[in-house]
Amino acid sequence: MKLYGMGQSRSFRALWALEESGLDYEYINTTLRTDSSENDSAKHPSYLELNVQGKVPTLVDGDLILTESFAIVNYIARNAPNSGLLPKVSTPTYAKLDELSYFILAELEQPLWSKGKHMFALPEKVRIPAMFDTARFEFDKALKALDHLLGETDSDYAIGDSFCIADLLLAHTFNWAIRFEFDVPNKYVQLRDRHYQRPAAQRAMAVVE
Ligand SMILES: N[C@@H](CCC(=O)N[C@@H](CS)C(=O)NCC(=O)O)C(=O)O
Repeated sequence: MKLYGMGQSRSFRALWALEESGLDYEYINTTLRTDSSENDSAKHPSYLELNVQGKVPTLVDGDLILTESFAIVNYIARNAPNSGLLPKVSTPTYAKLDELSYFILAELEQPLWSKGKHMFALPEKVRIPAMFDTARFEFDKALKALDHLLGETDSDYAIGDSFCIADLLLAHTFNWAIRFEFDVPNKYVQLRDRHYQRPAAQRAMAVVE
């Protein structure tokens, strides 16, 4: 498998999952916001053939090309059934895993991306600095919903009593929130710290540093 990625962006989710999985992979460092003529640019014509939006991550496995981080994480997990990335749980618990994962993508990460877009990703003329306050407001709202979804538990993990893809997504998304200077409650800073101490996360960090 070949993974195209950049630093601690959403591609880090896939890189970390690959390290958890034990599968063989090649990591190809890709640059964002560079001239499209640069060979490693995500806007280079050859990369756009893989990922029409010129974004990371992209996973290539034979004829299969995937360009959504969570689809890639799921694909890696399904290819590594003994990794524990997908928990062995009942169908209703699986539904809770799906619910939490889609919540993270659709609600929790959106204010982070809104801030990113209006800070650096969008063309300058369409950036709106007032969006930073809106993003903070929406993030706080999503945090309350997350508290409710996770419920009161003594477990270190989101689903059951072991690490799975939901923990990886949560930890990456809170790391992103911390890097983008959102107010992250201490328990979620601790969650990030705990999961980022995993050997696989540390190895993935070493790849991007
Ligand atoms: N929904 C996609 C989003 C991918 C995405 O927006 N990636 C960002 C980095 S985190 C990117 O490549 N941005 C470059 C750009 O917007 O031009 C996913 O989860 O993979």
